Amino acid sequence: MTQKRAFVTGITGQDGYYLTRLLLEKGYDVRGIVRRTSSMSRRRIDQLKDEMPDCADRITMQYGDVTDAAGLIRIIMELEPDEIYNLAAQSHVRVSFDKPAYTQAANTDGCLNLLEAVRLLNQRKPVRFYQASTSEMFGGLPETVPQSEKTPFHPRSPYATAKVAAFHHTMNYREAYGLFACNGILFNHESPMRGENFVTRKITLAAARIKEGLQSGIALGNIDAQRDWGYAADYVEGMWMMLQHDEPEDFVLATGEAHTVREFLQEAFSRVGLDYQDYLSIDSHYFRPTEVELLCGDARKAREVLGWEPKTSFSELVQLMVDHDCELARQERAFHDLGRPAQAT
Ligand code: NAP
Ligand code: F7E
Repeated sequence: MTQKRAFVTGITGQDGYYLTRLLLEKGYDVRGIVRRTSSMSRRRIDQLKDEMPDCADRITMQYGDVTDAAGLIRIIMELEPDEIYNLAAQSHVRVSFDKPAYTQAANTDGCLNLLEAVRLLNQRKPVRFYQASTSEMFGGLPETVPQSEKTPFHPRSPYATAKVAAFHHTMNYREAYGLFACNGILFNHESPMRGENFVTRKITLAAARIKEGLQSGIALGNIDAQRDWGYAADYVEGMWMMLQHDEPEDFVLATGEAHTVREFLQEAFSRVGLDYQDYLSIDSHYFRPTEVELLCGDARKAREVLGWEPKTSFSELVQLMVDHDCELARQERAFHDLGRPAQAT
């Protein structure tokens, strides 16, 4: 049997790392696009190649951008992938208020560009498409909790409005052209690969660096916001399961448990034996013009139809992130002690 080919946008991001790892383990060839940037953004994928040297020749990368429709069509028609995972996005909610037009270009038009390419390829051979939709589309109003596939959308940021439009494009291409196109509506998922300016990673890095004497405090915004935090490695398995299902459908992936940012802080700092209250300051810079107060998902459909379940608890997630960042902080400390410049994390 010939090996399955997957095309992954957003391969250099957190989910790109875990999904590529899973696809390689399952025997796929994986092609990803990477944006041209002045400094290299392939850190996570380079690490994956080091971790899986026997599979490294099954990952290929080429320059590309989801806003470049013609480029995507060229790549997809040449590659003829069996599965396409659209993970590419300007994924930071706070930043989307500063860059609304770019956020829409990447998060909505990028999805539409891919759907057009999928529509073309599908005339030649069957192809399956995954769109990275998000719990942010629900808006987190308390009366909607827990949020499921049936909950109405109430987007509260340019990020969320752009993702709602992409959600509807995906659904419409499925209905209009019979494409195998699915929306995964994923609640927050985190890991040691999480970007440093999302709140969980900002906290675990701070706890670890404060412990090592490399940082004196942490400034945050709204610490009363509540999120349903899971582990990214568990969630990419759900993405893959959606594309193996008989029918193209939309699925919520969530743990069903909500915690405040304050609880995350408490858990992370106590893991390193510190009291977060001694180091925390509140900075209005990190507040958003409209906040999503409470996200807590109902993933019953994914459990019953796909057999998907999160395997990692909130405490386990915090621990594995803190322990990873403690190791990084110890290395950084060792470099300092040697009188060398600190290594970027
Ligand atoms: P991430 O770490 O921020 O990764 C985003 C990826 O998209 C990066 O590889 C980035 O490339 C790439 N990208 C951005 N703009 C692009 C463009 N114009 N063309 C091509 N690539 C572009 O995000 P993540 O946490 O892995 O999330 C993956 C996807 O799931 C995103 O669509 C996000 O919106 C969605 N999502 C995430 C969560 C979550 O909790 N993590 C929950 C629900 C949905 P660079 O490396 O060059 O920046
Ligand atoms: O914020 C609050 C902030 O930026 C979580 C993305 O992956 O998940 C993510 O979006 C909460 C918010 O994630 C700081 O106001 C307080 O209430 O880590 P975050 P997010 O906005 O939930 C969804 C599902 C996605 O789809 C997105 O792509 O934490 N908060 N103080 C802060 N947040 C940040 N970033 N930094 C702070 O200093």
